Amino acid sequence: MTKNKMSIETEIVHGQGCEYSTHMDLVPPIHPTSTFIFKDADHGAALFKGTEEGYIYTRISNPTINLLEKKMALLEGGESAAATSSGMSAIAAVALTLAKPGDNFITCNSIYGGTFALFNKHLRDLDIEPLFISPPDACSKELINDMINKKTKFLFMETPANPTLDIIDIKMWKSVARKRKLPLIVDNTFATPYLQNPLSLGADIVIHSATKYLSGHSDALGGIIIGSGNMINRIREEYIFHYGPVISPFNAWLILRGIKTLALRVKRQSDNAMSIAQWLQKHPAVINVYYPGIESGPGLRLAKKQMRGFGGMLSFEVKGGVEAGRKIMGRVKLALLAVSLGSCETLIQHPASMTHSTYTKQERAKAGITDGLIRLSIGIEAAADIISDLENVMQV
Ligand code: LCS
Repeated sequence: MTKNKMSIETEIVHGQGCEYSTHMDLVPPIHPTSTFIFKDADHGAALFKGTEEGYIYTRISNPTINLLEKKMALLEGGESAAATSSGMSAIAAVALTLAKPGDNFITCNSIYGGTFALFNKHLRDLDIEPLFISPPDACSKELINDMINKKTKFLFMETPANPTLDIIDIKMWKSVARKRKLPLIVDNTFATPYLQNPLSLGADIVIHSATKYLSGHSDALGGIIIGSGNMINRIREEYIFHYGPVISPFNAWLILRGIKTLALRVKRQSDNAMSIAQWLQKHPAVINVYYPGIESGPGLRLAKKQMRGFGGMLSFEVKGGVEAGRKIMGRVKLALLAVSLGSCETLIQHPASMTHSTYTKQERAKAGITDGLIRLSIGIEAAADIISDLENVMQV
């Protein structure tokens, strides 16, 4: 391989992929060991002291996990990465490294329901206050700047956001964060590194739930944090090493395998989602479609600026509210009624009663999550079959 920067599709397949074993396996082996043997007592002591490099114990590092970390650092354009047991533990690790009791941070209202619960309940219990900003206000530099005070320790966003698909301006938020010398964290789970690289737009830390598009097959949980070498070391030392939210080498290996087809899957999921969004827009039973790529959509201009495509997630509202939505979810045959996202299969779910049931009705209203909203994670099936599945159950 030459050292020239290659296209993202090629990096996804080849980048950082090979540390050939003595058997020259094309696919890296799994190292399911919890601990590593020292050559002698001096060697063990030197590894602990950091004067020699090598493996000590899998909570600290492991060759399979390292391969996933290197791959994701490369794909996101970061110096370093740390893999964790889930997306939630990645978010907790970052938040609890950067903020301590008495501090606060800025975040949007529309975020994954588990992240909302972590912020609004558990971090509050630790006297770390989330300052929520509503979707329209998240477009105002002045309003964000006014929310920041001496206790603010970071800014956090999801873009596209779960489940409203809001597109938030990474460069604009960074311009505010930079002036106040605060790190900007972007949860890039919905976009994936194939469609968006927040670090190149100014973000300081990128987080993924690797459970979703990176794994791609709904067969492993994992999380990943990407950023500067100093920041990742700090998160490891202040949180991961001792709270211990470590990914299993088996899951790291499955996610590495999943990543190889990331570009193919996300391209097809994005193409399918665009076709389905356009079909839904024309359907007489549909009130609203939330997809960054639709003409007339509020996020289109910004999505074109900061993304390379619009992704495989979309939400929509039907006439008849929750009851009509429940009927659709109960009757579809191809789309599977399940939470999570980024699978090969199309998944359908109801945010208000499922992924975002951690919000009160009022909190959901502030985030723009209506009771009738249905979310689709579009799969890699034929778009026509997904449309016909919806058509069969969406009579006016
Ligand atoms: N960030 C985003 C944007 C997510 O959508 C999720 C999970 C997480 C972080 C947490 O990742 P995990 O710990 O599950 O790996 N989102 C889910 C969803 O929408 N349905 O089920 C899980």
